[in-house]
Amino acid sequence: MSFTFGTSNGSSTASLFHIPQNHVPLTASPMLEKEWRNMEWSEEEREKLMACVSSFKPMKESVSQARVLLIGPVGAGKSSFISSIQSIFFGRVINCAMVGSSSSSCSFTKKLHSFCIRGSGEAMSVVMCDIMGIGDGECIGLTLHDMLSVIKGHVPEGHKFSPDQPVGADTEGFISNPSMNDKVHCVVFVVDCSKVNSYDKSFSATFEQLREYISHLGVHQVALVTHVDQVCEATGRDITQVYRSKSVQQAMTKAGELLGMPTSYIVPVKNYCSELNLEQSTDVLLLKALDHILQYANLCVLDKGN
Ligand SMILES: Nc1nc2c(ncn2[C@@H]2O[C@H](COP(=O)(O)OP(=O)(O)O)[C@@H](O)[C@H]2O)c(=O)[nH]1
Ligand SMILES: [Mg+2]
Repeated sequence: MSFTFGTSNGSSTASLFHIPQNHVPLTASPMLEKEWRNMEWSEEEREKLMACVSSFKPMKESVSQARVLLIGPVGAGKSSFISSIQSIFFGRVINCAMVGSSSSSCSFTKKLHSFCIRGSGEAMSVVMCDIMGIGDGECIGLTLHDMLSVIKGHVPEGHKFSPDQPVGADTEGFISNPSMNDKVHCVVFVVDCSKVNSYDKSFSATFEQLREYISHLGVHQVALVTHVDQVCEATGRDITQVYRSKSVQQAMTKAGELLGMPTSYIVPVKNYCSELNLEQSTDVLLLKALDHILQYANLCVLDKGN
């Protein structure tokens, strides 16, 4: 099977994303008088969300866990999101998903790695898939063909991606008849808020085609806008200001245009990166994002039956 895709050379082996290097400088963003989405930032809310997410079960008995795949340009914060969520349940900030450095345009992630989020000892019913790094030196992104193979559930855990060897029946461990547990139930596009205005023009076409293929597979999609602390000073100081920041709001609108997705599917997050300790409001925003993802994963599970 071959795909053509809106990349520079139109080849199915072309990497999907090119990474812009220039950041939007941190500015004193104008603030809205009222939050444009209602949020509760209390400890009770944090506990409520933790309980809700950890007791989550897919609404079909035959499906044991919601399988979520994070997709987006290198450095967008995919691995950081997984680590941040795991940190909340771990009780302190950890880096479990090989978070890369922001200065590198090489992804650490070239190997399929599924993270089962653990609550207090017990695994939760959510698996987050990252394409995890196995070394450095090479700068290969994932091809459309390989990405769709992951979503369809054909790719075995730990598979090393290589543009010269597209996933196929001869791939070691290839899952030829994927069950609902192997398939991805929700694709999460991850976009860096501070770069939405500088992403390459081809991004929009790339996302649009990607979304078309994924929708065709009946898989729901949502988006995370990360690095919100880097586009608005007030939000950087106090994350509870995120829905009052005009810069964040504009970046989310822009992300919606880029992805061809209504803003209602998009949520902002601030991942843990330099902090050593958890922070209540940061947790609330991250947990809200996970809850949002799980609602859409459930829709897919319900749509698809067994
Ligand atoms: N300030 C800030 N930095 C972030 C955020 N998310 C990720 N980062 C940083 O961005 C860099 C790339 O993140 P990473 O998770 O490796 O991106 P990935 O390539 O999409 O997996 C790392 O240095 C992270 O610490 C965020 O929300 N805010
Ligand atoms: Mg990564």
